[in-house]
Amino acid sequence: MSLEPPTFAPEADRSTGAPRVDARRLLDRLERLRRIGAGHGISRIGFSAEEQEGRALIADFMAEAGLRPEVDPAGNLIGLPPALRSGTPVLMLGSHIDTVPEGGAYDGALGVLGAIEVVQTLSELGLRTHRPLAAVCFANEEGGNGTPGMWGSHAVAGSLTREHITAVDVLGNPMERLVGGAGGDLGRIGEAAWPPGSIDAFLELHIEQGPVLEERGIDIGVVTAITGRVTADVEITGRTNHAGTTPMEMRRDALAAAARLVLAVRGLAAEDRIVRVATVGRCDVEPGAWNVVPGRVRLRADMRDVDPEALDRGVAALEARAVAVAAETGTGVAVEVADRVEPAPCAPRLRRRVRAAAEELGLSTIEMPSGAGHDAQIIAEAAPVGMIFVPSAGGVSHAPDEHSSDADVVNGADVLLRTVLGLGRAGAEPRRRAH
Ligand code: HGY
Ligand code: MN
Ligand code: MN
Repeated sequence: MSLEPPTFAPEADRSTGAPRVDARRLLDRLERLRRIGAGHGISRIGFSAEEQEGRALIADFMAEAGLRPEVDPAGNLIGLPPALRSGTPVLMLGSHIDTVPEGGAYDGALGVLGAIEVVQTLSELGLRTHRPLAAVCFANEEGGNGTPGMWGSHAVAGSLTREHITAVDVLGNPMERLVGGAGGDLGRIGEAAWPPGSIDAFLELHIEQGPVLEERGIDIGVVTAITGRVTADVEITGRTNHAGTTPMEMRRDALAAAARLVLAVRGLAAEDRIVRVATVGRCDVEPGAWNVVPGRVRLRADMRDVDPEALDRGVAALEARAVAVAAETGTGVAVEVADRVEPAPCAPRLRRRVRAAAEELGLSTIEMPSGAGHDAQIIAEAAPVGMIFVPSAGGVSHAPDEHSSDADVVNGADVLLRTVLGLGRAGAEPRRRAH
């Protein structure tokens, strides 16, 4: 790829019709990736052997698309144009292929395969874009191994914190080992950050993961903003004792206290409306035996809102509930924020291009915020970002029955393709060729 303007002309467009991705190839690759980590749902946890196997397949697809796959020091798999000159700004497309435990086949995978498909289609059609295209498969977006997640995109945006670097997974593996296993090098992590201006824009195609598009019968969601998220670890310390001999009034049952806190977290959204949604999705009980009063419980709470101040209020309210529950139950309760991802707007220019692309393809659109977190919101710290949503059947995601129809998958990739072309056309200025 070069910085030359697109080689297609409006005439060429008229004679060949709107360019389309190779639907069969895209769906075939999705199916091949789906088999990796498949069991009850898909488990391709970040930095696992399954994710590595998936990434090897993605690297092959990148090469088939004419890209040069490279692993950066953070363990991101990045497909670059072979002749890219250092310092040339790129249009970056991509997402992630890691999953939550027992997750689905589309979350992230669609954005990576869609990116590769767009690059390959453009190359086959001989269409050049204003900016060189890079296809990226970010490492460990989900944090399915207990680490904060969004690891790879934070590294690219240059926003990794001490908490990210010093995190350990649920098995106690430090990031150094995890990243090294993916072909990265924590000692050179700073080199994974892209210099300011080197990402011209970032586009992420993704499934909606919610019910809105399907319920309203809309083809494409034009994402306006991506929700913020704060996760907090709650540790409840009671007293381990015999379940048969300890009188009820003498117990300091950490799990009974945790149960109150689980409902309190839910109430922050469902009753008090402090944050949009609030969930406890993880609960570790010690010693975890049916005939022992639990002595220690660790919960992880997840609260989300597009308003950063709502997240602040959510954390403050959780801390207040923790103090109250500790007093009521005779336990000790400690709350610690584990990770925070700020809400991010999508760039108006990219939103307009996505909408125009969909409309040119005869697809219906609505503007909508994203309730899920995405690599795009981290890259938004470094570059303008845009997101394209396609419907999720039944609004189900992060679950084995996550599904989007073949038609929706292909529509999404076609919209990505056309958005990329639209950006090329809009920004391209005629250049004189060197003689
Ligand atoms: O949790 C999220 O929103 C994202 O899927 N990692
Ligand atoms: Mn996800
Ligand atoms: Mn995702």
